[in-house]
Amino acid sequence: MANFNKNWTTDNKGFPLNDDEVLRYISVTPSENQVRLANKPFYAFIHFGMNTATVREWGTGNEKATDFTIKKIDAKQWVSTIKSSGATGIILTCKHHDGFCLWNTVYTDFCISQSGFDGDIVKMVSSECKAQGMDFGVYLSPWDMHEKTYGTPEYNDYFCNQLEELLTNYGEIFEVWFDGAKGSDAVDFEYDWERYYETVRRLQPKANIAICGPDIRWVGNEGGKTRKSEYSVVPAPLLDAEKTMKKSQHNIKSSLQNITSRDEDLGSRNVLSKNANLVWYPAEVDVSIRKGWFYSKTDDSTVKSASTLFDIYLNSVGNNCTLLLNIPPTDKGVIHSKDARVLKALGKKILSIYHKPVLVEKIGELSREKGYVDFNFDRERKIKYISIIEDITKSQRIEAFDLYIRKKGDRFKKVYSGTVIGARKIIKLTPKKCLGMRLVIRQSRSNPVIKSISFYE
Ligand code: FUL
Repeated sequence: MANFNKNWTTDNKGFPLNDDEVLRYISVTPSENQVRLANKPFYAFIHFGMNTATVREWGTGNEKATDFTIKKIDAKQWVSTIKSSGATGIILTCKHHDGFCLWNTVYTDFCISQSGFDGDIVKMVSSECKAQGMDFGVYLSPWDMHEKTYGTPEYNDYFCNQLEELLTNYGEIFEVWFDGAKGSDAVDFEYDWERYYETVRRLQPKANIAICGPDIRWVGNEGGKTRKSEYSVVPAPLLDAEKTMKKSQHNIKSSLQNITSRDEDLGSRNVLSKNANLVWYPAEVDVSIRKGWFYSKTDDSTVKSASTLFDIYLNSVGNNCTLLLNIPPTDKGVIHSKDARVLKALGKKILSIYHKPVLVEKIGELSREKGYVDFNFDRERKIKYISIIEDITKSQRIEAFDLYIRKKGDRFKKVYSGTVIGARKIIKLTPKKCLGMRLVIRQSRSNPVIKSISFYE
C-alpha cells in the first residue's frame, strides 16, 4: 500500500525542512539572464571554419588565410535547417583554436577577408538568424595557436578587441562561449577573465557567459550524458573548474581542484554544507550530431538518429540542463542532407510531446497542510510524458518526489520516483491507462514552489 502520509510536510526524509542552512541554499537564485535561457533551453552550435577546409578537428597554427578554400555558404539553409529541429538559437565558432576569424576583423590578417571568400560569415549567419527569428551567439576560443602575441599581456588586448568587434557589430548576442581547451604544448598563460567578462557585460548585458564563465557550467562530458540529480545551486569554486586546468579533448584528466565539473554529486546538502560560497550555475549539455565537432566526410556514417537525439533532448532539457547541439556544415557550405533529415525528424518528435496537453496546471507554493497534489483527467487517459517546472526564481527546492497513477476505484500505483526537478523535468512513462495522477513530494528544501505541471499522451 502506498504510504502518502510520509511526505515532505511530515518527515522530509529526515532532513531539516527549514533551518538556517536550508535558507542559505534556497537564497541562491538565478539572474534574469539565466532565467531567460532556462525558458529557451535548446539551441545549436555551428562548428565551421579553417578546420572545415583542411578537414581537421584542431588546426596547427601554421595555416594561411588562403587555406580556407571554401567559396560560398548557404546561411539561409543553415538557419532554416536548424530551426526545423526546434532549436531557438545558434552559437557560431567565430574563431576556433587555430585562430582563423570568420569575420572581417581589423586586428589580424588571418581572417575571412584575406581568404578569397566574398563576405563576412559572422554577418551572414547573424543576419539570417535575425531574419528567421533565431537567437545568435558567439564562440571565441581564448587559446589561439596562430596569433603571435599569444602568451603575452598584449594578447588580452587582442582578445578584448576582437570581443568588442563581435559584440558590437552583429546585433544582440544571447550567449558567449569561452572554451577552456588548450593543447598540452601551449605556453602557460593566464587569461584576463575578469576583463573578458566586463567586456561582455558592458556590450551585451543580456548575454550569458558559458563554460569558462559565470553563468552556465559545462555538464562535464561531450556525450550527451547528465546526472541522476542535476543541481543548479553548487559550490562557487566550480566557476573556475574549466579555466584553471590545462585540458583538451585528448587530455581530460583534471587533478587541480577538489571539485570538478565531472563529479557526480555537485549540489547535494552534503556537498553544499562543506562550502561557504554557493552560486546558481546550471549545466549545459554540448554534444555533436556527428562524431566530430567539424565536418568530415568520413563522419557521414556517424550522424546520430532522430531517436538518439530525442533521448538526449529528454535527458538534458528534461533534466534541468540546456542543450547545445552541434551541427557542422560541410566544405560545400551547407548542412549535409543526412543531418538535415534527422534535424527535421527531431523537431517533429519534440513537437509531438508538447502539441496537445491533456492537462496543464499552475501550482505555486505548496502548503504544509497536504503533502501531495492530485490531478484529475477528463476521462481515462494514457499518459506518456509529464513535464514539471519548478519556479526557479525561488531556487531549486525539490529533492525527491514520486508519481502515482490513479485507476478506477481510487487505486494508486507508483509509476515513477525522481530526485531533483529545477528548470524542467520531463518524465517519460510507458503509457498506462489512468483517470488521474498524484504527485508526492518526499523531500524538499523548504516548501516546494512548482510553476506548472503538464501531462501529455
Ligand atoms: C572543445 C574543443 O577543443 C573542441 O574542438 C570543440 O570546440 C568543443 C566544443 O570544445 O573544448
